Amino acid sequence: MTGPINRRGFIKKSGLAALTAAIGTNIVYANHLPEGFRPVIFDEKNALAGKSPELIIRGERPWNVESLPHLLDERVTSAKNMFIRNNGLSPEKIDLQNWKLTIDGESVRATKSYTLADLKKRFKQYTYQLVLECGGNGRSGYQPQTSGNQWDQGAVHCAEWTGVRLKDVLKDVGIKEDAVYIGYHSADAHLSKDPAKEAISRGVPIAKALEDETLIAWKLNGEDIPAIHGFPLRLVVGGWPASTSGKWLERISIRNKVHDGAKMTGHSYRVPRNPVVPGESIPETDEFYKIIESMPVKSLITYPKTGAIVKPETKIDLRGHAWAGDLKVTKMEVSIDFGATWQECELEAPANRLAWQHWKTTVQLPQKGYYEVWARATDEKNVAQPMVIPTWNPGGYINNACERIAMKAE
Ligand SMILES: Nc1nc2c(c(=O)[nH]1)N[C@H]1C(S)=C(S)[C@@H](COP(=O)(O)O)O[C@H]1N2
Ligand SMILES: [Mo]
Repeated sequence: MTGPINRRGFIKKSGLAALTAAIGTNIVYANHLPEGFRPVIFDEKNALAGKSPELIIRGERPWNVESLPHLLDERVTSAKNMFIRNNGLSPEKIDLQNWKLTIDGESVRATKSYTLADLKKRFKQYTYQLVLECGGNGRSGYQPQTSGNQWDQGAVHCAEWTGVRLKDVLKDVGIKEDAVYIGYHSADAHLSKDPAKEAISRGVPIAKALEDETLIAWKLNGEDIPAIHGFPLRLVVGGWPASTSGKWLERISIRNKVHDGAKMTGHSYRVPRNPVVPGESIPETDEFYKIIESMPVKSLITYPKTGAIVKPETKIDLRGHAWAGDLKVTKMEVSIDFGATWQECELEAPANRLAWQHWKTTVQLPQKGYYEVWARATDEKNVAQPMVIPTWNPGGYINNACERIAMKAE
């Protein structure tokens, strides 16, 4: 983010008005603030973007920020608690008046563009809660370590998105029968700032693109999408790696082959077709790798926070969420005895398809001492989360091992 602070972290002489706006109030003794000092509130970019101060900075360039299970306790994740994953540099200026969404590619009848006003006026609007989980969420669990952000469990959110169905727009454009894939193109810049390169350009098969819940959205939780989450327009594809949900959306190409944009190939968002020995590298070709599609079954314990100190023999509330990519979660269980016995939890239906499901239960810790709560979700195909870290893969993706939290009774 640019704005009132220059690259060395100092306030620009011209920046006082912008600073005041960012803080939301005036700086009373601004004239005494020494050159080279910036308000402490801006020690982290998070404050500027209105993010919860507890979020963990995983990288400055690109800017990547992780949430925490207890911050994800809300039924619908608020913007301030959402993780941020950027592959490049977010756009500095948004020209709202001239912002267009263009639909092109080998498999459209004719290229067509829509202004934001066109989209809002011409198509029916829908609102869905959708789980977006980074394909690399949980990466820090893999040994040997793989490259990329060392996400723990917080690279997931389920917010409420409003927009139009991609399928309605594609119907208006007219797509050819040979369409197999879509690929998005966005306004963010490659880290090198080379305009010929894209930071990321991913997509999904046409069948996923045409699902009811696949949105071209301009609202998050009823407000404009925050700048860092894709303002003014975002493709939102629930249940699949969140890298398929293109922020700052400008163009969608309808492809007659698997989309081959940036981060669709190599080991980006792909896993070996057959298990590999941890640490082994294999040729990065389609023969050896497949694209990650629906995300695996997973859950979070969002309350209490790990490390909670409780009283023995009293009822303790536990709660969280569970999700399973394109599928429903059918069972949620917890264990307080390291997996020897499991107790079934109350599990709600999702608000809509591809939303996470809330679960809750109570446990009683029989005596003073240290405990762990383990949580395990099972999907409608009867596949459960593994207790141990799943098969290693070179990109460190789709670690859906059970979450564990610590509890002490005293
Ligand atoms: N244009 C664009 N879209 C993008 C990205 C990006 O770098 N540029 N990152 C993707 C990845 S890898 C993830 S996990 C999600 C993160 O969404 P969030 O930052 O809103 O949480 O956005 C996806 N969409
Ligand atoms: Mo991601």
